[in-house]
Amino acid sequence: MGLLDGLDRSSPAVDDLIRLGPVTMSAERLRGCAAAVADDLRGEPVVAVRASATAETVVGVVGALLGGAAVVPVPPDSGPRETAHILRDSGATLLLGGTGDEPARIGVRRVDLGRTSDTRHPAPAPERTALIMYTSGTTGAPKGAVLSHRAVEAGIDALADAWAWTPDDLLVHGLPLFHVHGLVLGVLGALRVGCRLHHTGRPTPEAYAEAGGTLYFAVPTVWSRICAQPTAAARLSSARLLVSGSAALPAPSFERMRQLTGHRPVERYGMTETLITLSNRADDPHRRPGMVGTPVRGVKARVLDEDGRPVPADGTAIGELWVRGPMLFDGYLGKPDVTARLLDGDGWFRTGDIASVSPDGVHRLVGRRSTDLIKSGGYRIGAGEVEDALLAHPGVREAAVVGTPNDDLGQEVTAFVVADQVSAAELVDFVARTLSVHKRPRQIRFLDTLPRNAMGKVQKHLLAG
Ligand code: MLC
Ligand code: AMP
Repeated sequence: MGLLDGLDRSSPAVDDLIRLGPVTMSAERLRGCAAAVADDLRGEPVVAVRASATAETVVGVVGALLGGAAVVPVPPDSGPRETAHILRDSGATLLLGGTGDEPARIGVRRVDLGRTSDTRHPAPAPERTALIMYTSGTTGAPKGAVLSHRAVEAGIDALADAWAWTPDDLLVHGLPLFHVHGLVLGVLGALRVGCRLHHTGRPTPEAYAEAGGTLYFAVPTVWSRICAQPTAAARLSSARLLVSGSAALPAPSFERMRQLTGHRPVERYGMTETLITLSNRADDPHRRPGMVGTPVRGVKARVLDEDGRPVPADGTAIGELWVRGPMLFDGYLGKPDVTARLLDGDGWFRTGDIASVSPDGVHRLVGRRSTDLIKSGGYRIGAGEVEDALLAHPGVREAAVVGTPNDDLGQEVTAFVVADQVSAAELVDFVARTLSVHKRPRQIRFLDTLPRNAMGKVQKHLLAG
């Protein structure tokens, strides 16, 4: 049994198992193209894939997984500094689909959709690394979260259970293919379940309305944009399930979705490090706004106060959410100390999210412990990484980055800067040259000094307010 067994479960009569842009592929063609990629790997242990929203990315990822490699998705828009870090830190020796920014030591290969092979590659052992997903922490460069085949399989199977997800579904989304939401759930999920996938390229309301899916995935920003177009939203009423995640779905968006589509969205909660651990269920018609549901199959969750004691399950007391389950990562690549701080010896992971839990076990998320992790449009952005990028500019003396409220994106990246004779536009461009698009500050505010406490630490709460 392996992660991609669902490819064999899908009906051979289906000639459009996946649809991405102009390309459609049957399970047989996808398997053949991926097997050709796997044949060429010849034992390459870590393979990076430039994860644009294309069929080549799906074939590259599936091929590398079939070949037993650990797959490292690289955001297609990540700048030279970010790309170099991901490739170096992961130890990737091969990059499928070039970025133009790759260092000379790495081999670059194109994925050719015209090549197929009949080789049947044996499923890798469950403990083998399937994915190394780069994700931002509060400081420094992104860290590689190591996810095993077992974790990815358990994570998807638990969602299939919660959402009654079957080969009869047509999954529709237009999310990026280098994060858990779009890649693990949105591609590997469909392939493992054996259902059809239509990726819309961009997650526009029109494309979602046109696609006629049964199951839709989106981040809250996309759902609120869909609700702003009532005609498009109304066309989703024929779907079976609308799922929201990656950031908090505002209660007004939940209500608007209910009015326009007739569906109460299914909210679920997860992290790169843990995959999805809490979710509402398809068979529960009483889903409420702001509630991310109960632990999915195999997961235990606890909410602890500052002294490490469980808070009362009364729906109001809040504490930090810890989770444990078979879909958790193995740790951060090459960072045993950081891993040990967050993942204890009993397998409990400290999420950094603040939650309450109702008497019926339903969780509500109320925020994060640190203001240094920003969620903008569902993207996780580390304040420290953007600050480092700003500080590399010769005119910048100090920088503090915070998330400020934004109706469309949830939060937007706002930078407070002490600088000599540089314009906001110049700084935004400067960041854009090193980091991916969504990490650029939307706002730059110039200050004479940053507010600091007696210890010299920047008082970010005064800036974020
Ligand atoms: C962006 N733009 C800027 C800018 N930032 N322009 C100037 N200054 C800045 N600082 C530009 C963009 O490049 C774009 O240009 C235009 O402004 C609009 O950008 P936008 O408002 O960001 O919209 P859009 O590009 O449409 O993106 C919104 C979105 C995207 C929701 C589609 O944020 C997205 O795909 N989010 C999903 C993230 C995700 O998958 N997260 C999952 C993490 S996994 P142009 O020219 O392109 O129009 C996870 C686990 C879990 O969290 O639980 O799921
Ligand atoms: P990432 O690692 O990009 O997956 O981001 C994980 C973070 O996204 C979590 O720690 C949460 O802060 C946030 N998140 C994910 N799902 C939800 C949700 N349904 N509601 C609120 N926040 C969420």
